[in-house]
Amino acid sequence: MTATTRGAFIVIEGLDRSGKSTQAAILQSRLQGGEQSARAVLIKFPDRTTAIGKMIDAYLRSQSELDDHAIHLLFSANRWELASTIYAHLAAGVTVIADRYAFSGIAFSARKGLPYEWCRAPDIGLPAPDLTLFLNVGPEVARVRGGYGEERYEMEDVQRGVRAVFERIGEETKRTGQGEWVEIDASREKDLVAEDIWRAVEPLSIGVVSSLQRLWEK
Ligand code: Z5A
Ligand code: MG
Repeated sequence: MTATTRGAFIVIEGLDRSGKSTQAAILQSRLQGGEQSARAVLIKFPDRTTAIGKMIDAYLRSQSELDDHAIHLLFSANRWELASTIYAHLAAGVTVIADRYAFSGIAFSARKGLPYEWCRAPDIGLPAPDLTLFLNVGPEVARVRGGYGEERYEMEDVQRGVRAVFERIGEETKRTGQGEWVEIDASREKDLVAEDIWRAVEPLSIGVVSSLQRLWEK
């Protein structure tokens, strides 16, 4: 992609029940309500509607069993299914918001003991976010929020391990400078969290001039 103005690629990551989906929806409507109206799309990973997404959904709801490597590759394949859609939106000047992305993929699989570099490999070359917002909440906050504990992985020891891997990814992203990684205190009420998110996103809302990078490519 050449260095003309394009849409920004914004990823919302975070721990379970940190409010990612809530904030992604608020952000999308705020972007659409601005002068550049209807210029933001929201994509959720996993996208449970595709053929691969249906396999992931069955696994998450414990209706099927899969080898840890196999489910990791399915999550990654689910992102590659949507990569060309992401590129097309960005090239058309549309802001893309992703609710979870490759960082969740690494965090959940590395927590199980799969090697970190192995977990990263299948996502190398995906569109790289311009900005990743990491929503941080303690387990005591997540526990009392709606729906917690219904699916596989929604246990506190899992979440502690996942948090440690996310911290590593955040440090690496900041060190390498590939996109921005901003941590948000998501234990506060929705409007306050949304304001912090908007502060980080607003400069990108009019588009981005630099060309889009590919994730973890030199
Ligand atoms: N996974 C993986 O292993 N590998 C991968 O590559 C990917 C994912 C992409 C399903 O993800 C699982 O897939 C997930 C990671 C794994 N496993 N776990 N655990 P998912 O994204 O489909 O999960 P989800 O069902 O959307 O849950 P979530 O993402 O953890 O929730 P959230 O989006 O962060 O929170 P929310 O739905 O916006 O809010 C949760 C509740 O809290 C809801 O009742 C809200 O009204 C309430 N809420 C939200 N914000 C607030 C504030 N600020 N105050 C009070 N209450 C609030
Ligand atoms: Mg969610």
